[in-house]
Amino acid sequence: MYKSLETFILDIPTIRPHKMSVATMQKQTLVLVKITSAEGIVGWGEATTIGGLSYGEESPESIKANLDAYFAPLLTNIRSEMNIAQIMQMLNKNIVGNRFAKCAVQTALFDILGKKLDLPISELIGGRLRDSLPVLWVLASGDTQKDITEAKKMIELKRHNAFKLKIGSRSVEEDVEHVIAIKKALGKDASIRVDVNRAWSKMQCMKGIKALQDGNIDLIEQPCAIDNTELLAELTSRFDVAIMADEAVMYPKNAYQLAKKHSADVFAVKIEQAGGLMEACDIGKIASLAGIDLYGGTMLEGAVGTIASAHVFSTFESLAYGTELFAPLLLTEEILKEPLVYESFELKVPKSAGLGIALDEEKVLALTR
Ligand code: MUC
Ligand code: MG
Repeated sequence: MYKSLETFILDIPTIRPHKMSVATMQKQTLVLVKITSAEGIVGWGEATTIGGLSYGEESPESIKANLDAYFAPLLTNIRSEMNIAQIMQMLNKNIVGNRFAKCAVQTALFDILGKKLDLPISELIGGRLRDSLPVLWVLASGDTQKDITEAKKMIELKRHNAFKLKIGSRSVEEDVEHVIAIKKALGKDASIRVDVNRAWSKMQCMKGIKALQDGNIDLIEQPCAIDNTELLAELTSRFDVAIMADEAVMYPKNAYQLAKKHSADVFAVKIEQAGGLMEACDIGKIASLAGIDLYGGTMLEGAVGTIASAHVFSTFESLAYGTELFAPLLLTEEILKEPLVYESFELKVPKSAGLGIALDEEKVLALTR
């Protein structure tokens, strides 16, 4: 059924340093997967992480090694007709964990199926409810004035009018001052949210969230440690400002456990954290059934992972906090023949078959490590 699975690691410089509490990125390392079917149809997937091993448990190098040594033989040795659900079941029986790699493989299989049936992926996973998605921009230069200038330019260009600020590496007081200065400079037309990337202790959470709530900040993302879901639930019930779980939301079972205790007001859904497009849809369903709002998250993937995510988020009934599918714009190199379309504060979800994008394979090879 499948002739080959190939993997590529690409190092692409960012347009400016991207400072987070877990790492400062000067470049992003994309892991791309190319699967070729027996009939010669090519599908692409992506398994990108952030800051080597500083954000998640899979590194670009370990993802590539596991795809080459374990996933590729399982896939190319399939002898009978199997659908994507059956292939994922077979992979899950043979391979524990490795959700990022599984997501990349599942994305490429859907890209092939879509091209075969001449349907966009959004239609194969349930059907899209929207053709474009609101996209925020992340301010993470580390400098208040630079962030304000950057945000004003984005508003003027009609590219973004919601901003997420990466905080947690300075003191709570300094971070709050930085956020409130940006909120004041941009006024009430811009939505300002913060991502603490799990940096705060309980006392820092109490102090920081209170001050940010008083400053009319719209949302606090992953303020405390991943496994401290009790504290996350306590913060959710204590404060009026929306509390979002990001790193804490992984696969569907764990999303269900968070939802049962209403541990957050909002879930950030990430296709790679979920382990695939179907699993990300499951998390979306669990959240909406539990009355938890949705946000379309990113692992700062390039065009392939970004568009795969866009197909998933286009099927969500409600997407109260929009998405952060901006990362291709943070990179200095284009790997598509035609770039993604960002206009009027939104990203267009392609309508053509599969992912609906065409990779510039010469460029991919030129950027490959
Ligand atoms: C995260 O934790 O949200 C998403 C946007 C960004 O700047 O970092 C990522 C990860
Ligand atoms: Mg986050």
